Order: sequence, then C-alpha cells, then structure tokens
Amino acid sequence: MRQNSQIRVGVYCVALLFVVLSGCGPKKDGGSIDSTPGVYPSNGHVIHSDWAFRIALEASARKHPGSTYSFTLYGDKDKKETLASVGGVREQGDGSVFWVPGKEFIIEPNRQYWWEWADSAGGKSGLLYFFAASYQGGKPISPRNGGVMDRNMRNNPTLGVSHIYSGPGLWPTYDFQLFADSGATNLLAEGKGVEQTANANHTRWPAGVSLNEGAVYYWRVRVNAPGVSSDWSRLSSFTVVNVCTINGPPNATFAIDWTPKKCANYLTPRLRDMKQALGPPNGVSPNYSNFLSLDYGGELIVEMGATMVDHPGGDFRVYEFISTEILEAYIGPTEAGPWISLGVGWCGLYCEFDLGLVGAAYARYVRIVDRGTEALYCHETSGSDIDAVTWSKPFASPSACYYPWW
Ligand SMILES: [Ca+2]
Ligand SMILES: [Ca+2]
Repeated sequence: MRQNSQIRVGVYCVALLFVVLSGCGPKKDGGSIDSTPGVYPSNGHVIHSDWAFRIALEASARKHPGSTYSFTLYGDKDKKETLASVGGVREQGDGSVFWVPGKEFIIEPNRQYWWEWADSAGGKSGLLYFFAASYQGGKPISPRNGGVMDRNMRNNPTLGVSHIYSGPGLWPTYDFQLFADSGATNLLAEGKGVEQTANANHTRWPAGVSLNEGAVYYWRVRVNAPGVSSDWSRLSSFTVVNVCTINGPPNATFAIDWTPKKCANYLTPRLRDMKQALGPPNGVSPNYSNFLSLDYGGELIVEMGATMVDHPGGDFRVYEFISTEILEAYIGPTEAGPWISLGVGWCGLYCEFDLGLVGAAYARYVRIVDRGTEALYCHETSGSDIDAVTWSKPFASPSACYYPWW
C-alpha cells in the first residue's frame, strides 16, 4: 500500500499546451521502482482542452504487476457530478497506466475538473484537479504580427493577449515587453504580472509610452500559469499608420481570434477553421463547408482588408450560412477592443450593420458574438455559421481616419 499519495507535480508535460498531446507520455525511467506515481494532468495545472484528453499514471505499477486500476473524473470538488469512470485498467509494459475517456466524454475549455485513481492493491490518490485551457489561448493578438496600430492610438498604445484560461478557480497573469528593434534589445516598456481582465477573453496592457507614426515596433508576451510554458512568444511586429491609407479587398482578410465555448470539441473539424470567415461569401451546401461555426456564445474577431468608412445607411455585412441565427456585431480600435456594439440581429443570409449608429467614422476590426442560448445541445454546427464579413461602399480619403471616434 502506498503511504504517500502526494503527487509529484511537473513530472512531464509541463509545456503541454505547446506540444502535440500524443507526443507527451510517461517518462521512461529505465527500471527504477517508485511507489509515488507522477500523474497527467499534473495536479493544479492548465492543460489543453483537446478531445484527445487522457489521464495517465507514470510507471507506478511495477510493485503490483497484477493490479488493476480505476479512474473517476468529476465536474465538482464534492464529487456529486461524476462525468466518467472506469475500472479494470491494466498497466502498460513500462508500468504506466492510461485511461482515455473517449468520445463519449469531451473536455470543455475554461473549466476546472477533479479526478482520482485507485488500484486493486489498495493504493489510491487524494482528489486531484486540473484546468482545461481556452481554445488556442495565450496568444499575442493585438497588434497581430505584421499588423498595424492606428495612429490615433500612438499616445496610448496597448498590447493584447488572448486568455489562457477564463474559467473559475485560477487567475493567470501575463508579462509584456515592447521593443523598438527586431533584436529585442531596445526595451521601450515592460509589464510584469499583468492581471487578467475579468469577464473577457482578452487582456489589453497599456504600454504607457508614445509611439511614432510610420515606425515599426516589436512586442512579445508570456503567460504565468501552472503547466504553461513560461517562454516568451515569438516577436510580433507592427507599424503605426493612418489606417485609412490601407486599401485592400472589401472583406475580412485576417482572422485574429476565435473563442468558442463548451461545444468547441463537438464541431466538425472543417468548421473550426476561423479562416473560413475570410474572403467573399462562398459557403456551400449540401456538404456544409466554407464557414466557421462560432459555437453557442462563441466569438470571432477579424480584420478587414480595406478600412471601412461610415457612409449613409448600413456599412458592412455579416454572412450567416444556411440557417437563421442570432448574433451581435461590434467594432473596436484594436484587435482586442475595447468593443462597441452595433446591435443584435437574427441573421439569415446576412445582417447589415451601420458604423454611424455609434458615431464611428471608420473601423478595421470587427467582433462577432453568437447570442444563441448555451443551453442547447452541442452538435456539429453549434452557433452562428459565419461565412464572410464584407462591405460594399467605396473607399474614402485618408482624412476620414484623422480623428479618433472612440
Ligand atoms: Ca453607415
Ligand atoms: Ca467563407
């Protein structure tokens, strides 16, 4: 019987969010016998909310080669909600033990889980827990790499990161660095331990410096959370410009971020690609493709090719494929907001939105949030199905972006 059921934390998979899950397994220790197993997910850590989720004990069973193991996964710390359980699991050749709950159980992002294991020889864990990360969270998103910063933001520049985890029980922080050079030697501003913005999917950090129009800058971010790699992101570059000098296609051309909710891992894989919302409308039936299913409560942020300028009446359209769904559209001065709502609509083929409704002279960034009820059952096309975001008015003069409107 194991006397010590405390779990060694951080045995492996510490940087799980940035490696392929299947490449992350128990450490092969070459034959040592250890009565205290390491576990995956490591206790208290953030893990990727991938459908390929599994639970593993590291090389613990060699003292009990005939033992079988049971695992139970809970949705609450009081063990009232059993999500999945299994018994009779035998160890692998190297003494480790795995359990894959399988397709009948799917990890939801931004949620805390609890679990425990026991073996037939009397060994058992205490109650363990882990956190499931946001879908592709922890990314530097604003300004995007190769993107722009509106000249009207140059005296109040902000950098934005997507949250690694927005659920209860854990509050990650972020470090930011802004540089004047691509070699990351001329540090202009630094933010350490920046607290995550509550009730949001992104955190914006005000750099507190003034930037020069026409100049190129570089920045990076890192996440402070258990189980998440503390490495810096790759340097992102951006240029400070008058955004009304940017011409281009009359539709969304950059997919900035997609934040699904609990149904993310139920969606058809080809409909989980946010790039399907770029370009002109091209959704096709009967095989349902070329659009992004947002998920109930999910949101998408895109950047337009040419900057949109306010004209009389509606200015841009959100194309929603096949069905009629309810969604809300916003505009903002950066990829991470702050967002200003242009209203909610039931959208069939498309909904049209008017920049002038909120007194906006121009916009480059659009946020679309599904407003369908999250109580509905998850399915393969949960939420609004975004095919395209377009505008149809002629491009205006650079003077339209001379003054901020927000
Ligand atoms: Ca208008
Ligand atoms: Ca499309």
